[in-house]
Amino acid sequence: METPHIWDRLKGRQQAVEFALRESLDRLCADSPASLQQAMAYSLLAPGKRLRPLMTILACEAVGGTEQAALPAACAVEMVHTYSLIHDDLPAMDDDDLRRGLPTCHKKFGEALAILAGDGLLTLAFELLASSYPAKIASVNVLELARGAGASGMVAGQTLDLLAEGRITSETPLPSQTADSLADIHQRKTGALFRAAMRIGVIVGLNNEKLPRVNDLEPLTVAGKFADAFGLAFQITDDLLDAEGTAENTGKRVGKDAERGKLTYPGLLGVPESRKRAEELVRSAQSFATMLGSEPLAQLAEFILQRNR
Ligand code: GRG
Repeated sequence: METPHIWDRLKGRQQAVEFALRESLDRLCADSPASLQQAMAYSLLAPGKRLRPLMTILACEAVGGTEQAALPAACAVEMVHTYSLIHDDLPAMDDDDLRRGLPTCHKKFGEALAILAGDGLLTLAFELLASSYPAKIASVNVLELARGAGASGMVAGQTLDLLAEGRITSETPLPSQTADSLADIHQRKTGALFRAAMRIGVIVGLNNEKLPRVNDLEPLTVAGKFADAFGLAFQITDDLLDAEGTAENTGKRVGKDAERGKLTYPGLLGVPESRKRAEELVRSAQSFATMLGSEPLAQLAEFILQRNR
């Protein structure tokens, strides 16, 4: 059972995210072809947990900012996340039929439109960031999101994952798969976007016209550390859900990892040790949430241990 009150507590913010996603899409894509708008809206507005935008909002609030100020940035992060899901589900990648409890974008609209919907959401995220904040904040946040999503972040993680599975061939020999290489893949594939979500929230919340070099900002460092621990714990429980969950709860196909002989945490460490590792990481994330003075972020981390979706 999930802790009920974290979602009760976050419901208002989740609804604000849903509203802002719809509003941003309508406003910024008013001129787009109707079929493209439909495919983008179908995936973006499907029932996701909205973890990343919630992190952006909570990180912003933790340093004194408001939900209202964080919303465009939060939506931008969710747009990038949704693009990654659409592209990940394509036959050339993970080849999935079910996502967020619905047929995947390419099953509903065909591959060409699904690719374009992903492209549209990725670029829309940067348009939204760039057009919603003063130039200095916008440029720092564009950099954060590009780093998290790009060829050293999420796209790198996806590439390494497909290389490890043998779905991309390589002329250079692959390093042997260890707990460290698995952590590196996940840190990039999933962790980098959580990291961007948190750091962007802090940057908006500080709203500091004289932003020092990004890496010197103390709350930014703590937010990044929270995200790293959160992201790895999230991935371990994602692996556990793939091994033990149901499609009904998760809204996506399960059992894929074993089917493909993929290296996972339960496969590498066993289920009890994976659970223990996830718990340690959640406690570590919670200590960083406490440093930020954010009880909701600590509760969000607790959700990872109890999630069934
Ligand atoms: C295609 C560049 C590119 C990247 C894809 C995110 C990703 C990389 C692949 C998704 C496959 C996957 C299951 C990754 C593991 C963790 C993850 C990102 C799960 C989905 O995130 P949730 O649970 O999803 O937050 P919702 O639907 O709730 O938003």
